[in-house]
Amino acid sequence: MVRKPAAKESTSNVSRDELLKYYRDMLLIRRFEEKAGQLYGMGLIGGFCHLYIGQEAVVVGLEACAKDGDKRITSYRDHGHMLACGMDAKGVMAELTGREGGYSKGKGGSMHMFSREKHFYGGHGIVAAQVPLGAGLAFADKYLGNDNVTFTYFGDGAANQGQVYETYNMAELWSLPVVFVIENNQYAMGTSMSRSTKSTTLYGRGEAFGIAGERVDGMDVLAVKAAGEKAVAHCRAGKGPYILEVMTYRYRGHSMSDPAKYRTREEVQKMRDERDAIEHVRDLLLTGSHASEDDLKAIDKEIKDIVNESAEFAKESPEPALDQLWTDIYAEDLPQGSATENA
Ligand SMILES: Cc1ncc(C[n+]2csc(CCOP(=O)(O)OP(=O)(O)O)c2C)c(N)n1
Ligand SMILES: [Mg+2]
Repeated sequence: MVRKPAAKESTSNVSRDELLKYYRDMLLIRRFEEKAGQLYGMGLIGGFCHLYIGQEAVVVGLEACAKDGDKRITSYRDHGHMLACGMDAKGVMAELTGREGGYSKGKGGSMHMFSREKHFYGGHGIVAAQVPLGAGLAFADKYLGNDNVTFTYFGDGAANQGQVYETYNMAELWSLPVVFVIENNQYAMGTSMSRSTKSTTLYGRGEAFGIAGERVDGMDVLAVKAAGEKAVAHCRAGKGPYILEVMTYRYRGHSMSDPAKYRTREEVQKMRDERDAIEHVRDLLLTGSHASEDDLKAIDKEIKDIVNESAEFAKESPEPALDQLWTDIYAEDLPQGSATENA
């Protein structure tokens, strides 16, 4: 499928400022991830590192539906989620490189970062483990009687884990305000959807539990936002959980070592050429005369600077001292009152 000219698409429901924000936010994730890939290649990042390149519209579209107090939790493919909810690129990059200035003081790495301030609850390396945790966060909000929503992200592979369905059952039974976001990038490591399930949709599995849901084009940030608004309104109105199966695609390997034998180069290139989410918004901005090439160049430069500064910060930040090896592990290390503080 060849990209349709953006001029035919209506942007009447979206303001120039919104489009520019989506462009900027998606570009920040892309450039940040490219830089992380480079630093990994230079040996400055070690261990696991899963890049989000290609999937940017999912998290940017959904963050556009969030209000202060809403929570988010995801898997190990988490850098984009952190940047999109407003966490500082410097702190994220420093954590990737295992430095003191990182969100987990350099002791968590790519998969284990948290921000109480931004209500970001990780970063989880165990496939699907974040799903019941996300329902737990939503339970806390329901218990406290506010209208906050928890975005619980997981992959198509994770959707085959049993704990997802135990969670669905309880989330619907207790009408928990949780949006289950299945980021269906069509592969779980090297296993394609067609090799792991006969189900034609993943959102449809919610029906057995009475949970409403839908499938969304995850390469179109405006479509993601529209579906997200519906899901969030459902949750805030006290109607219980909602499932969004967001169809997306990862351009890079599963993690930094990936033999890439499970799909063709042509398949990846086709998605990049015809469905890229950033190019889509770029087209909308240009053809709708919302921005000029020069405006977009200025944004590109601004993003490049933020990313370069984050890499410089990460390189200059020291590694954690050896006497920090046993700190930040047990609850007694938390500041006074934290243990009882509301999520
Ligand atoms: C319980 C568990 N089983 C297996 C693994 C190894 N593993 C890591 S990622 C992954 C694939 C998950 O794919 P998906 O949920 O589609 O997410 P994606 O990587 O595509 O974002 C597997 C099997 C793990 N980390 N945890
Ligand atoms: Mg997947």
